[in-house]
Amino acid sequence: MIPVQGYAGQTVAVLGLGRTGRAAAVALAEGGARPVVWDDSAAAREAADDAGLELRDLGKQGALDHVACLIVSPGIPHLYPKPNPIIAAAWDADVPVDNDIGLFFQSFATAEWNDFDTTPRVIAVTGSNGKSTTAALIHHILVENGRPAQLAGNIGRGVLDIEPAHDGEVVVLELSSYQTDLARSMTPDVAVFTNLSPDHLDRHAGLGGYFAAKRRLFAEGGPDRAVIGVDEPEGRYIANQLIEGAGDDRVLRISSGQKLTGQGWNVFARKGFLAEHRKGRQVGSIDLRRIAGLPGAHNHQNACAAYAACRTLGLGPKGIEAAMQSYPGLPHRSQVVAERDGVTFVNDSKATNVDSAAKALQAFPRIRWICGGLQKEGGLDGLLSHLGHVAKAYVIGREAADFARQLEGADAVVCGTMAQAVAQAVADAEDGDVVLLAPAAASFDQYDSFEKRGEDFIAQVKAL
Ligand code: UMA
Ligand code: ADP
Repeated sequence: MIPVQGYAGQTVAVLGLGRTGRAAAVALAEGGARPVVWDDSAAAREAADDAGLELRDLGKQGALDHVACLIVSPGIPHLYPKPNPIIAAAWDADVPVDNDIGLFFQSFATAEWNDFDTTPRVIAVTGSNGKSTTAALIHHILVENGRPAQLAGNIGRGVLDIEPAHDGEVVVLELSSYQTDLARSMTPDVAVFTNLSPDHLDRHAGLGGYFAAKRRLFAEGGPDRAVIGVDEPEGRYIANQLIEGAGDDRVLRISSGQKLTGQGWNVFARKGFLAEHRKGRQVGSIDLRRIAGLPGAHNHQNACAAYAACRTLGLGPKGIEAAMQSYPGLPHRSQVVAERDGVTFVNDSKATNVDSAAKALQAFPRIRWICGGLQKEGGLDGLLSHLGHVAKAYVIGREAADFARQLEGADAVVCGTMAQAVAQAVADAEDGDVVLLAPAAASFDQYDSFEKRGEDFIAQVKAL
C-alpha cells in the first residue's frame, strides 16, 4: 500500500467503506494519520469495525471539528443530483474535500526515489469508453516488454492499495469521471483521453459537467505527454488547449477512422491498420486485423491509445505489436465465451451505454443481439443508425417491451430474462452468426452488476 503523506498526527475523515474507503483508511493510518470512517450502510460499518477501523458518525453535529480533510468514495454523489449532507457540511466548515486519487498523487513520490536509476511514472487513462481496455492493454504491453508495472483505479483496485513503486516502475491508472471530479491533485506523467459520449449525466448535471470532470486530468498542472482521442470535438478542444504550436509533440493525437495528417505526433487506425506518423513521416505500423483480443474499430481506438502511451515511454513498435498479439482481453468486454455449430458467443456486458453498444454492433457482420436493462438518460436514438448488422434483437430487462419498441427498424422480440434470450437467439442462429450480449443499458434492474449479468450470459451459453 502507499502510505499517505502530509497528514501525520492529524485526523482525516473517510466517507464510504468500499474498496476505495477501506484502502484509504489503511493507507492514512500507515502514513501516521488518524482515520475516522463512516458509511451509510450498517453492514459496511460493521465490517469496518471488525477490521479495527475507528467509526465516527460524520453526519452528527461537530463530527468534522478538527478534521484535516474529508476523503470521499467515487460512488457517493457529492454535488448532483443533490449535495450529499456530510460533504456539504465539510464545505461549510472549511474542511477540504479530496479523494484517494488526490492522496495518491500527493504521496506516490518518496525520498527513496533519489537512489533510483529511472524515476517511476504514472499513466492515467480517462474517457467515456475503452478506459479499462486501454489501461489493461498498456499494462500488458509494459509487462511483456520487461517494464515493471502495476494497474489500479476504476478497473477495480483502489489506487492506494498498490505497492510503493520500484526503480523504473510504471503505474497505470484507470480514472472515472467520479474520480477526476474530486481529486485535489492529479499529476500523471502521461494522461490519456480515449473518447467522449454521454454517460453518468445525472451525476454531473449534463454532458458539460461530465466533460469538465474528465478534462480536469489535463488541467491540473498538465501532464508531460497527453494522448488524446480526437474523434469528437471535445478531444480536439483539449488537444488544442495543450499545444503550444503546430507540431508540438507533447500532444499525441489518436483516431479510429481518420487519417491524421498534422505535423505533430499522430497514431491512427484505418481499415484495420494502425499507423504512427511523426513530423509528417510514418515511423511505425501494425496490422490490427490479426490481433484476436482487440476486435472492431472501437478496440482499434484503444490500441492506438495504448500504442501512443507506450511510445512516449520509449518502447519500440515491434515490441508493442508482439505484446498486442498476446493480449488476452478483459472479461465482459468483447469476450468470446464459446463457439458452437459455427455460431460465436460474445459477452460485452460492459457495453452499458448507447455508444459502447453501437461500437460492438459494428464489430461483427451478422448479429443476434441480446440487449436491454435499466436505460440511461438520452434514450436509444443513438443506436438506430447502427442496427444494420443486427439480424434480430432479443430484449431483456424489466422494461423490455419499452426498450424493444424504441428499436425502430429492427426485428426485436421481448424475452425478459437472459435464459430466454439465449435460448431464442440460439434457436434462430445460423452458421457465421455472432450471439452478442451488448445491453446498451445498466444491469441494476435484474443484476447487482454488469459482471453478474455477463456471468449469467456465460452460464446460459455453457448450459446449452
Ligand atoms: N456509500 C455511502 N453513501 C452513499 C453511497 C455509497 O456511504 O451515498 C457507500 C456504500 O454503502 C459502500 C461504499 O460507499 O459501502 C461504496 O463506495 P463506492 O461506490 O465508491 O465503491 P468502491 O468499492 O470504493 O469502488 C470504487 C468505484 N466505484 C464507483 O465508482 C461506483 C469502482 O468502480 C472502482 O473500481 C473502485 O472504487 C476502485 O477504484 C466501479 C464503477 O462502477 C467499477 N465505476 C463506474 C463506472 O465504471 O462506470 C464509474
Ligand atoms: P470503460 O472502462 O471506459 O467502461 P471498457 O474498456 O471497459 O471501457 O469497455 C466498456 C465497453 O465499451 C465495452 O463493452 C465495449 O463494448 C465498449 N468499448 C470499448 N472500447 C471502446 C471505445 N474505444 N469506444 C467505444 N466503445 C468502446
